[in-house]
Amino acid sequence: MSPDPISTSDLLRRLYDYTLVGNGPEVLDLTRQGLQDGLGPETLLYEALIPALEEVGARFERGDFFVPEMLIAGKAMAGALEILRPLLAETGAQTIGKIVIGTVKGDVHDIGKNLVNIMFEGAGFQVIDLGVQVAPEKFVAAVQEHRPDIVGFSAFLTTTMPMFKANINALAKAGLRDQVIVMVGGAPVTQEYADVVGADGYAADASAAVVRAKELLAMRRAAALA
Ligand code: B1M
Repeated sequence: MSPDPISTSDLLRRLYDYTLVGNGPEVLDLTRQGLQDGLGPETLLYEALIPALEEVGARFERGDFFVPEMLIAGKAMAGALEILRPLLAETGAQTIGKIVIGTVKGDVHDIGKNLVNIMFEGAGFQVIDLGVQVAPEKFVAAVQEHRPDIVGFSAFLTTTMPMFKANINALAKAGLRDQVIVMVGGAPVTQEYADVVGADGYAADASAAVVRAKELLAMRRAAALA
């Protein structure tokens, strides 16, 4: 017997609730069901999954949730993201640039970075993802090897944000700073902080990151032609 149909608002509320408590199988089922019912991947993402993780963070801050709860909620979200990935990245765009990206040393958060990757892929960028806990030397080696247009640093903790500066210094020391656009982002990062560390670009979310990357790339290409 097929399950009773549920309304869109009910589905989004359930998806939010199950993500909040980290019920992976239900999150996967509801994500699939939402898509089947004709909901767009962005709706599922921005109206249920991301708000649920924001609430997880708020509960953690209040001391109502602890690391294990954060972990299982994060895993549930990551599972849904795998289903949404091909749909979010589905544009058929040609390669318009190359980005090397990673979460900085000391930081294991990767859901936000992975979402940024998906949006970049969808916009036609080639994405080289170095993963999490990426040390400055590894970023330098990747820039030397892949010669990207952009190198992106994600940091999700106030304690790991200073790694932006360490990474930029390492690029400068290797004589690479002027050859690559540096973009930074992550939950606690601001435009002001990006300016202070000397990054070229900052964005608050994955969609804005792609828009900013395209602007910076166009500016750099125009400057090279001038
Ligand atoms: Co942690 N955690 N966590 N955590 N965690 C946060 C980040 C926190 C804000 C929670 C809170 O207190 N409210 C807090 C940081 C506080 C601070 O420093 N200001 C925190 C803490 C304290 C910690 C630990 C220290 C907890 C502990 O052990 N006591 C620990 C640190 C571990 C470490 O890294 N060394 C820790 C651990 C974890 C888990 C492993 C359990 C898990 C991570 C799972 C994973 O990522 N695989 C986890 C989770 C799930 C979270 C929250 C709840 C959710 C993060 C998330 O995925 N958000 C988070 C609370 C929150 O963010 N509200 C929290 C959804 C995601 C789509 O958004 O990450 O902001 P976001 O990404 C956005 C933008 O930032 C932007 O685009 C993304 C997509 O739109 N963006 C870029 C990201 N990178 C970009 C790069 C760009 C441009 C834009 O250009 C290159």
